[in-house]
Amino acid sequence: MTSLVEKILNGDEKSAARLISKVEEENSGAYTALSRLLPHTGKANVLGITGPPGAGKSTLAGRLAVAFADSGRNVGVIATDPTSIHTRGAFLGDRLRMKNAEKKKIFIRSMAHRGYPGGLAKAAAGAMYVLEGLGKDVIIFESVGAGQSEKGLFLLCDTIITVFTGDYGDEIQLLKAGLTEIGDILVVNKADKPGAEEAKKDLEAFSSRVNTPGDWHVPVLLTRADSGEGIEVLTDAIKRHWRFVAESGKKEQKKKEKLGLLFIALLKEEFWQRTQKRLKKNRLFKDVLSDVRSGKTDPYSAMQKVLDSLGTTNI
Ligand SMILES: Nc1nc2c(ncn2[C@@H]2O[C@H](COP(=O)(O)OP(=O)(O)OP(=O)(O)O)[C@@H](O)[C@H]2O)c(=O)[nH]1
Ligand SMILES: [Mg+2]
Repeated sequence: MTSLVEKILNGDEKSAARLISKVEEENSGAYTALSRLLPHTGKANVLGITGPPGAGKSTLAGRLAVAFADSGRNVGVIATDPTSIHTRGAFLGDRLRMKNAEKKKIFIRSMAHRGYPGGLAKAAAGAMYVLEGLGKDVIIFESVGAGQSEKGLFLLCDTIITVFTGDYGDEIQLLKAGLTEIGDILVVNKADKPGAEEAKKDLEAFSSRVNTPGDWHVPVLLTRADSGEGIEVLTDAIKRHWRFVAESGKKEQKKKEKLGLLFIALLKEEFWQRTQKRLKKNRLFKDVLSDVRSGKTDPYSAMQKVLDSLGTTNI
């Protein structure tokens, strides 16, 4: 692991990919490597792109990755996908949408939504630290905005872009989706399609209500990710938000919060995994579980009994 960490710090992408795989497998050596990488992290600008399926998140992520790389930044992309089949860190769909970024040799890593015992956010946090260790100073996360795992994931980001399209419907639907609240920048992509202007107006009406004086003003922007229209305005807004986050002291505050949350997530998972191992060998647990299933014992009393037997009631 020592040489792997050194190689990553020297910019070796193959080693980075290997460590991310170990993080995904929850290999305990990976945790040691991550703790060695941590002192080299915390400076990158982390961007999250979320929004409903098919809104153009991957295409937009690819465009932004290229735009930042062209301006001299060292960019890495982490895409999380709820549906695709995961094959060695690559999804066909992501590759297809981020062709230009791939051509520029931008590091792109895909992670499946399912299959992380400790949760996607924890695996993604590990991947983020690996990319930072690698020297990436702009990290772009793409993810569908739904579910608990997303919330954890977006805690990692300095800036969140929520992507909509015109056919997403009226304001009520936007509110229902709960996506508008988490965006620092709202984007209506597919500006070439009908309804885009109306969606922009609806979103502006929404964002003017949630804006508080002195705080960040949430911009609503129109883009065409397929042709690249509107990308420059979007990158300007992103850079403005990064400055805002840095100047308001929120970046430092968030960094501390992130570490605290990660620590709790790690502990929770380790506790549970170790407890599960103990429970597998615990005769009483099996008996109590079957009693609960057959209705002989209620789940509350059963929990107390098992905790007593493990000696963990007073933790
Ligand atoms: N007409 C039009 N099509 C676009 C635009 N941007 C992206 N697309 C197309 O929309 C489709 C979906 O784009 P993706 O980038 O894969 O969307 P996504 O949000 O990443 O999709 P998921 O990851 O599957 O949720 C693709 O066929 C893109 O080529 C745009 O501005 N206009
Ligand atoms: Mg996508």
